[in-house]
Amino acid sequence: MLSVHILTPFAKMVEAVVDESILGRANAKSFVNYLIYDLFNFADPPHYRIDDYPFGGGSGMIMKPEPVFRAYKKAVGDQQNSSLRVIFPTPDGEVLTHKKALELSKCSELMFINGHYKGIDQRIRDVLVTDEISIGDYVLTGGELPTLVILDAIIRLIPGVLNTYESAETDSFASGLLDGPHFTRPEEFEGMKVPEVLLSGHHKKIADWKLDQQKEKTKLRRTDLFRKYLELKSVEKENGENNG
Ligand code: 6GU
Repeated sequence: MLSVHILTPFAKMVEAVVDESILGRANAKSFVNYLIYDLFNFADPPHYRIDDYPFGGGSGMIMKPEPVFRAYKKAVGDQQNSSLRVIFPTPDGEVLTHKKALELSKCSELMFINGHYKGIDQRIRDVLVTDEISIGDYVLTGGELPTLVILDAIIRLIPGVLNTYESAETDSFASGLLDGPHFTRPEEFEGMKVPEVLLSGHHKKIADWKLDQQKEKTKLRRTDLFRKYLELKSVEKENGENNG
């Protein structure tokens, strides 16, 4: 069972999403347990502020260290798990990949610290955070949506969370290639026909066609990925491996 601690000023927003769909089902099926901490509950009376002005000036407010450190202590309790990964979603982090999501899906305990305002006090990052992750080269207003994106990418890779129809094994990126086109009934829709080969029942031909489609799309859309794929294939060939 994976425990996921989420420290956030917007607890309701996070709760609403982890209750639904695959994230919710993963919890119902006991693959994962979400523990959500509202940072305002760890702020000091009488004003319960979690942010303050930046030292040295500048625009925007900075999240104070005390509420985050207190929530962290509450979350980890007495028994410190040395394998705990503490993720801080931030646009200046390493960009999330399938490989990173797979690595994190094998952990037993994760924590997400959601920043808001202009940033968070650097001491939180220096002392508590183990992984700084970005979800792409653009800026969002807070860490909640990135946390949920990263979490979705991780949870669906835990064996058993997806059923065989939803299987993650054929995802884009799992094989190093983008996913190819899919078709369902009817065979002909408004004059558009499903490719003949898919109706042939010839398993080898179908597999070859699907792989060709994936390669074509990857070559066109993501030359960076395609080059990596070809390198990997040539290494496999040298090692005498044969898996498509
Ligand atoms: Cl992880 N956080 C925020 N606030 N903006 C982002 C991001 C993360 N990744 C891309 N943009």
